[in-house]
Amino acid sequence: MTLDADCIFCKIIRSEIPCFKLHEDDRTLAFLDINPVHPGHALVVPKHHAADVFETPAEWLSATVETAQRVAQAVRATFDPPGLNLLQCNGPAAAQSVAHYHMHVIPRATDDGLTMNWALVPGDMDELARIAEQIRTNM
Ligand code: DGP
Repeated sequence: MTLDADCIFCKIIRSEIPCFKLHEDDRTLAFLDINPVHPGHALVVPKHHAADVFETPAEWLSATVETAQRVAQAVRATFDPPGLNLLQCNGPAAAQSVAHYHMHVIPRATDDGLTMNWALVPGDMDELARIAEQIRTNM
């Protein structure tokens, strides 16, 4: 486990600042987001300091997703929302504000106006094929 002295989530992991804890194991911590968009909005963090999906080792990513599934199941059992997003942001343009990899568990309400949803407009098949090929070359 590598933690950072100045990181707010590392301080929560070390219990230096409080949180509303939902779950803890040897690899992850889950707690309520302090700025919830809906009741039950939670965060899951690995007990390893790295900024984002690019810098976090795979074993910490998978531990985080496993815990996120467990938290999502508990949030669903608690609030029975009509939808739920797992959301993870990388970089300021993607609205990442805390530079410690984390997964949001966000219960949704119908027509709640959150803006990460988009209209289901079919893509151009040729363009999709071209884009898939471009990305595959970088996999
Ligand atoms: P993001 O924008 O994806 O980096 O989300 C960071 C989230 O972290 C944001 O929704 C607010 C939350 N947050 C920031 N500081 C604290 C804190 O001290 N405690 C808790 N519980 N949540 C925090």
